[in-house]
Amino acid sequence: MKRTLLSCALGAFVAISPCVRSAEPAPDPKSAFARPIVLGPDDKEAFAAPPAGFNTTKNDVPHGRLEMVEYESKSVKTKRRMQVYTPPGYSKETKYPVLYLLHGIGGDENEWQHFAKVDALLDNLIAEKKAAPMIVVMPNGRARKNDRPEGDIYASAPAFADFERDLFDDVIPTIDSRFSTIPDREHRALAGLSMGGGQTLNFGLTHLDSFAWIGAFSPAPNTKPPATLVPDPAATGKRLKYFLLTCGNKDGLINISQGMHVYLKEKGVPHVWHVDGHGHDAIHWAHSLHEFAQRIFR
Ligand code: FER
Repeated sequence: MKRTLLSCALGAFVAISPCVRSAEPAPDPKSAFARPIVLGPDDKEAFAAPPAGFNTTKNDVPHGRLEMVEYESKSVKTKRRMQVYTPPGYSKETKYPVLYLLHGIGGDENEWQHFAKVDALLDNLIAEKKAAPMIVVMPNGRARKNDRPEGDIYASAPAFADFERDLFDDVIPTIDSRFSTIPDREHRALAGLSMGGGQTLNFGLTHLDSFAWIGAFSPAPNTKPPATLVPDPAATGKRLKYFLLTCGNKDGLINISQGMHVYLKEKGVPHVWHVDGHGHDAIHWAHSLHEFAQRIFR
């Protein structure tokens, strides 16, 4: 006991890891995927899978533009990059809503494009008038100087929490100053996959002054407890215009989104809970984005 107290005191002094964990090895973050999957009665599809070709580039539809935008981040104190999609016919004469789309723990600003062909997916929906013309911003959610997904990718989890400052202080102001946007909550959506799904819930539900549309796809264990994120369910329910929560029924992280769904349902917060037959994979995320993009800004 004495030794524990001493090491705790020393731990506090030299700021090593918390004393409560000193006797045990840190849990392997990947073990979160190995949890047994127990499905509940609500865990079923809420929408159909998209038609074939939903995200293939078509020659007979107008194409938007993808560009890499560099910005100075005050919080990370470095230059950072984000992919920005502008819709077909983008013009400074028109003002557009903006979807901020966040990647997973193994990805960066290119991951969404790689997983879902975001430009083709949006071009096709906009051509069919199934989605509002919108700007889609894919920033890098790992807010640290080396923001490449290198080495032990799980060690970068704290940088995903730090992204909150970069998002609100740098990413959104940069987009609103350089692009023709409607800079208010009703014209701003936040969505993400896995770590980005957790970030979406953590940042979106606590900043309803900034976002009215939220989509969390297979949110990861970085998700804060539902009662922390939604302490006043009536207020949250009133302010959100659309809230999509999805997961695959073969995804070992499903307990995170199930916990969120059960809480939201119990507290009467309107949301769409969609569970399909996929795992923690790109098809699930592309399908979820295809649904989300059709429901927002309209
Ligand atoms: C974890 C398991 C998975 C975790 C994060 C993830 C922070 C993220 C996965 C992804 O983004 O695909 O234990 O802890």
